[in-house]
Amino acid sequence: MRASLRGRHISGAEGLFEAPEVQKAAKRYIKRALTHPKGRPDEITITVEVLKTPPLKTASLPVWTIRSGSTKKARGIVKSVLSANGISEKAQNAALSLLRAGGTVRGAALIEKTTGKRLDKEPLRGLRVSRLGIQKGALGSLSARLSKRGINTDTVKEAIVLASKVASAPGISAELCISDDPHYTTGYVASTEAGYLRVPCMKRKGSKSGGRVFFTEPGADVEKIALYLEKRPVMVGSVSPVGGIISLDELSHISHSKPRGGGGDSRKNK
Ligand code: WAQ
Ligand code: MG
Repeated sequence: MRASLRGRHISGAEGLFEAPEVQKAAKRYIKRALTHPKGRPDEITITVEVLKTPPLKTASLPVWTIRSGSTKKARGIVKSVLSANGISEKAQNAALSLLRAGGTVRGAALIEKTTGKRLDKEPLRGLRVSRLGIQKGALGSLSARLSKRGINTDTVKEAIVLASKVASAPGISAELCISDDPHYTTGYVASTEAGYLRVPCMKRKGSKSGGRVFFTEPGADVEKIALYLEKRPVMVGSVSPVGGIISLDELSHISHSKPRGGGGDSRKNK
């Protein structure tokens, strides 16, 4: 689904559904476009297509919320998680300044993790992750786990599904995301190793900044990454644990003392 007002992007969303679910899903997408906080669109496009290849299965990333308290602390948290994932200072700064500018890329920017160089070819478009979804049973168990933590919203679920597909992509090392919604100030940093780490206070309330950055391994094949993220159908088929609010110190303690479990076995579909 794509919705716009006088040519300005309002809302976009995608999913994979069993045939009998398609009508209901389309209805939900239209409702969502018509009730979007960014305004009432004057154009909504719904595209429905049959998959030509069966979807790959992946597990959702394990979820944690990192206690932050201020935008300064949030940035510090993001930087230490990215550093732990081998993202250079240069690449971190390139990403943070792109996201701070906000609203300039419709999709995600690809940034090389050592040089900090932007690799995707169309600066305003970026890369649009598509053909992703979650199986009905997995959605039920993800919703239940998120509910226990008080965060069972479409925004959170869709971001987890997207981040899980991105983390499963060949050549991607980590992701950084800040919502472009002025009132949604929680962002996340994600990778196969770190999981999906929600970080509150990523920006000040009312700020229009936001966007997504995918950090690539050095020498990664950009075409191959784009093909995987934009075209390859991937579905979350199993769900990893959803943790509560924790400090980064406490988290590193947990992840060092015991291996992460809960259905994360088939996560890397490389
Ligand atoms: N592919 C690539 N980039 C995308 C896509 C996509 N399918 N959808 C959105 N983006 C980019 C685009 O630049 C947007 O401006 C930016 O991401 C943010 O999109 O755990 O709501 O839909 O509490 O505003 C994250 C935290 C919320 C959720 C993310 O993103 C949580 C969010 P938004
Ligand atoms: Mg948004």
